Amino acid sequence: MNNIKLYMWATPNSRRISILFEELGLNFDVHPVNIRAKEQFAAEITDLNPFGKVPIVVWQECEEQRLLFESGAILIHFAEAGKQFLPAESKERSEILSWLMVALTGLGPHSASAHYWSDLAVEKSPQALDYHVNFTARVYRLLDDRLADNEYLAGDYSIADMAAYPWISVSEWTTLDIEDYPNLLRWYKHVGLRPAVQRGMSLPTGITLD
Ligand SMILES: N[C@@H](CCC(=O)N[C@@H](CS)C(=O)NCC(=O)O)C(=O)O
Repeated sequence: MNNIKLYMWATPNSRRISILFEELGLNFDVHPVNIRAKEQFAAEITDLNPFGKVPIVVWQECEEQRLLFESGAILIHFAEAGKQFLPAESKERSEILSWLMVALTGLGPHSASAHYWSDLAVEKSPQALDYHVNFTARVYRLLDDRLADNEYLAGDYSIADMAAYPWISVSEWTTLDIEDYPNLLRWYKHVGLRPAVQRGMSLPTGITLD
Protein backbone atom coordinates (compact mmCIF):
# COMPACT_ATOMS: atom_id res chain seq x y z
CA MET A 1 0.00 0.00 0.00
CA ASN A 2 1.64 3.25 -1.04
CA ASN A 3 1.10 6.70 -2.51
CA ILE A 4 -1.90 7.25 -0.21
CA LYS A 5 -3.88 10.43 -0.92
CA LEU A 6 -6.49 11.64 1.54
CA TYR A 7 -9.01 14.14 0.16
CA MET A 8 -10.35 15.99 3.17
CA TRP A 9 -11.43 19.27 4.75
CA ALA A 10 -11.24 20.57 8.32
CA THR A 11 -14.42 18.66 9.19
CA PRO A 12 -15.29 15.86 11.60
CA ASN A 13 -15.95 13.13 9.02
CA SER A 14 -12.61 13.83 7.34
CA ARG A 15 -10.70 13.94 10.60
CA ARG A 16 -11.87 10.45 11.53
CA ILE A 17 -9.52 9.31 8.78
CA SER A 18 -6.57 11.61 9.43
CA ILE A 19 -6.66 10.40 13.06
CA LEU A 20 -6.63 6.72 12.00
CA PHE A 21 -3.83 7.29 9.49
CA GLU A 22 -1.75 9.09 12.13
CA GLU A 23 -2.44 6.28 14.62
CA LEU A 24 -1.32 3.69 12.06
CA GLY A 25 1.81 5.71 11.24
CA LEU A 26 0.94 5.79 7.54
CA ASN A 27 2.60 8.12 5.07
CA PHE A 28 -0.15 10.01 3.29
CA ASP A 29 -0.65 13.22 1.34
CA VAL A 30 -3.51 15.51 2.20
CA HIS A 31 -5.52 17.02 -0.66
CA PRO A 32 -7.69 19.79 0.78
CA VAL A 33 -11.22 20.05 -0.66
CA ASN A 34 -12.91 23.26 0.45
CA ILE A 35 -16.55 22.28 0.89
CA ARG A 36 -17.59 25.85 1.70
CA ALA A 37 -16.26 26.83 -1.77
CA LYS A 38 -18.15 23.82 -3.27
CA GLU A 39 -14.93 22.17 -4.46
CA GLN A 40 -16.51 18.77 -3.68
CA PHE A 41 -18.59 19.15 -6.85
CA ALA A 42 -15.57 19.56 -9.15
CA ALA A 43 -15.20 16.72 -11.65
CA GLU A 44 -11.86 15.71 -10.06
CA ILE A 45 -13.81 14.84 -6.87
CA THR A 46 -17.09 13.49 -8.28
CA ASP A 47 -15.09 11.20 -10.56
CA LEU A 48 -13.77 9.64 -7.35
CA ASN A 49 -16.93 9.87 -5.25
CA PRO A 50 -20.16 10.52 -7.20
CA PHE A 51 -21.77 11.61 -3.89
CA GLY A 52 -19.47 14.68 -3.95
CA LYS A 53 -18.32 14.24 -0.35
CA VAL A 54 -15.09 13.88 1.58
CA PRO A 55 -13.28 11.95 2.97
CA ILE A 56 -11.98 10.01 -0.02
CA VAL A 57 -8.81 7.90 -0.09
CA VAL A 58 -6.90 6.86 -3.19
CA TRP A 59 -3.85 4.61 -3.09
CA GLN A 60 -1.78 2.14 -5.04
CA GLU A 61 -1.90 -1.58 -4.21
CA CYS A 62 0.68 -3.47 -6.31
CA GLU A 63 -0.13 -2.26 -9.84
CA GLU A 64 -3.73 -1.41 -9.02
CA GLN A 65 -5.22 2.00 -8.18
CA ARG A 66 -7.57 1.65 -5.20
CA LEU A 67 -10.29 4.00 -3.98
CA LEU A 68 -12.55 4.26 -0.93
CA PHE A 69 -15.13 6.83 0.14
CA GLU A 70 -17.46 6.96 3.18
CA SER A 71 -15.61 7.39 6.45
CA GLY A 72 -16.96 4.14 7.97
CA ALA A 73 -15.77 2.07 5.02
CA ILE A 74 -12.34 3.73 5.15
CA LEU A 75 -12.00 3.18 8.92
CA ILE A 76 -12.87 -0.51 8.67
CA HIS A 77 -10.67 -1.16 5.64
CA PHE A 78 -7.52 0.51 6.96
CA ALA A 79 -7.93 -0.79 10.53
CA GLU A 80 -8.16 -4.32 9.13
CA ALA A 81 -5.24 -3.78 6.75
CA GLY A 82 -3.13 -2.39 9.61
CA LYS A 83 -4.37 -5.08 12.04
CA GLN A 84 -5.03 -2.45 14.70
CA PHE A 85 -8.08 -0.81 16.30
CA LEU A 86 -10.52 -3.51 14.99
CA PRO A 87 -9.67 -7.05 16.05
CA ALA A 88 -10.67 -10.11 14.01
CA GLU A 89 -13.84 -12.04 14.82
CA SER A 90 -14.41 -11.74 18.58
CA LYS A 91 -16.85 -10.29 21.12
CA GLU A 92 -14.84 -7.06 21.09
CA ARG A 93 -15.13 -6.73 17.30
CA SER A 94 -18.93 -7.02 17.53
CA GLU A 95 -19.01 -4.30 20.18
CA ILE A 96 -16.72 -2.03 18.18
CA LEU A 97 -18.89 -2.39 15.07
CA SER A 98 -22.05 -1.56 17.04
CA TRP A 99 -20.59 1.58 18.60
CA LEU A 100 -18.98 2.54 15.31
CA MET A 101 -22.44 2.51 13.72
CA VAL A 102 -23.84 4.68 16.53
CA ALA A 103 -21.15 7.26 15.70
CA LEU A 104 -21.64 6.91 11.93
CA THR A 105 -25.43 6.94 11.77
CA GLY A 106 -26.53 8.74 14.95
CA LEU A 107 -23.88 11.10 16.29
CA GLY A 108 -22.48 12.42 13.01
CA PRO A 109 -25.62 13.04 10.93
CA HIS A 110 -27.69 14.51 13.79
CA SER A 111 -24.85 16.73 15.05
CA ALA A 112 -24.45 17.97 11.47
CA SER A 113 -28.18 18.66 11.17
CA ALA A 114 -28.25 20.43 14.56
CA HIS A 115 -25.39 22.60 13.27
CA TYR A 116 -27.28 23.30 10.06
CA TRP A 117 -30.45 24.42 11.85
CA SER A 118 -28.69 26.32 14.64
CA ASP A 119 -26.23 28.17 12.45
CA LEU A 120 -26.07 27.60 8.70
CA ALA A 121 -29.74 27.65 7.60
CA VAL A 122 -30.82 30.99 6.17
CA GLU A 123 -34.46 30.34 7.13
CA LYS A 124 -34.64 28.93 10.66
CA SER A 125 -37.02 26.19 11.77
CA PRO A 126 -37.38 25.83 15.55
CA GLN A 127 -39.07 22.41 15.06
CA ALA A 128 -36.21 21.07 12.92
CA LEU A 129 -33.64 22.47 15.35
CA ASP A 130 -35.45 20.88 18.33
CA TYR A 131 -35.70 17.53 16.58
CA HIS A 132 -32.00 17.30 15.78
CA VAL A 133 -30.76 18.77 19.07
CA ASN A 134 -32.98 16.35 21.01
CA PHE A 135 -31.78 13.42 18.93
CA THR A 136 -28.15 14.45 19.41
CA ALA A 137 -28.78 14.80 23.17
CA ARG A 138 -30.12 11.22 23.15
CA VAL A 139 -26.86 10.05 21.54
CA TYR A 140 -24.77 12.11 24.00
CA ARG A 141 -26.70 10.51 26.91
CA LEU A 142 -26.13 7.07 25.41
CA LEU A 143 -22.38 7.68 25.06
CA ASP A 144 -22.16 9.22 28.53
CA ASP A 145 -23.88 6.18 30.10
CA ARG A 146 -21.66 3.81 28.14
CA LEU A 147 -18.52 5.63 29.27
CA ALA A 148 -19.60 5.65 32.93
CA ASP A 149 -17.98 2.25 33.40
CA ASN A 150 -15.95 1.86 30.22
CA GLU A 151 -12.71 3.69 29.45
CA TYR A 152 -13.43 3.59 25.71
CA LEU A 153 -16.58 2.92 23.70
CA ALA A 154 -15.82 -0.75 23.07
CA GLY A 155 -12.97 -2.51 24.85
CA ASP A 156 -9.63 -0.94 23.98
CA TYR A 157 -9.29 2.32 22.04
CA SER A 158 -10.70 1.58 18.57
CA ILE A 159 -12.14 3.00 15.36
CA ALA A 160 -15.42 3.53 17.28
CA ASP A 161 -13.65 6.17 19.40
CA MET A 162 -12.02 7.68 16.30
CA ALA A 163 -15.40 7.96 14.59
CA ALA A 164 -16.97 9.72 17.58
CA TYR A 165 -14.14 11.99 18.75
CA PRO A 166 -14.13 14.65 15.97
CA TRP A 167 -17.89 15.15 16.34
CA ILE A 168 -17.61 15.62 20.11
CA SER A 169 -14.85 18.17 19.42
CA VAL A 170 -17.52 20.36 17.78
CA SER A 171 -20.17 19.88 20.48
CA GLU A 172 -20.81 23.64 20.46
CA TRP A 173 -22.28 23.25 16.95
CA THR A 174 -25.14 21.24 18.47
CA THR A 175 -25.99 23.84 21.18
CA LEU A 176 -25.43 21.07 23.77
CA ASP A 177 -23.07 21.65 26.68
CA ILE A 178 -20.46 18.88 26.99
CA GLU A 179 -20.13 19.76 30.71
CA ASP A 180 -23.58 18.16 31.18
CA TYR A 181 -22.06 14.80 30.14
CA PRO A 182 -19.18 14.20 32.59
CA ASN A 183 -18.18 10.71 31.40
CA LEU A 184 -18.16 11.84 27.79
CA LEU A 185 -16.09 14.86 28.78
CA ARG A 186 -13.59 12.66 30.64
CA TRP A 187 -13.26 10.38 27.59
CA TYR A 188 -12.96 13.38 25.26
CA LYS A 189 -10.10 14.87 27.29
CA HIS A 190 -8.36 11.50 27.61
CA VAL A 191 -8.55 10.63 23.87
CA GLY A 192 -7.47 14.19 23.03
CA LEU A 193 -4.14 13.60 24.81
CA ARG A 194 -3.08 11.09 22.16
CA PRO A 195 -0.41 12.66 19.90
CA ALA A 196 -1.87 10.95 16.81
CA VAL A 197 -5.29 12.42 17.59
CA GLN A 198 -3.76 15.87 17.95
CA ARG A 199 -1.94 15.51 14.63
CA GLY A 200 -5.01 14.16 12.85
CA MET A 201 -7.19 16.97 14.21
CA SER A 202 -4.73 19.59 12.91
CA LEU A 203 -5.18 18.55 9.26
CA PRO A 204 -5.42 19.95 6.66
CA THR A 205 -2.56 22.12 7.92
CA GLY A 206 -3.48 25.76 8.48
CA ILE A 207 -7.18 25.33 7.64
CA THR A 208 -9.97 26.19 10.08
CA LEU A 209 -13.68 26.14 9.33
CA ASP A 210 -15.16 29.64 9.16
N1 LIG B 1 -21.45 9.60 5.32
C1 LIG B 1 -20.31 10.35 4.82
C2 LIG B 1 -20.55 11.82 5.08
C3 LIG B 1 -19.46 12.66 4.48
C4 LIG B 1 -19.80 14.13 4.55
O1 LIG B 1 -20.95 14.54 4.70
N2 LIG B 1 -18.74 14.93 4.41
C5 LIG B 1 -18.91 16.34 4.45
C6 LIG B 1 -17.70 16.98 5.10
S1 LIG B 1 -17.56 16.43 6.80
C7 LIG B 1 -19.02 16.84 3.02
O2 LIG B 1 -18.29 16.40 2.16
N3 LIG B 1 -19.93 17.78 2.79
C8 LIG B 1 -20.10 18.37 1.51
C9 LIG B 1 -21.44 18.07 0.89
O3 LIG B 1 -22.20 17.27 1.45
O4 LIG B 1 -21.70 18.66 -0.16
C10 LIG B 1 -19.03 9.87 5.51
O5 LIG B 1 -19.12 9.43 6.66
O6 LIG B 1 -17.96 9.91 4.89
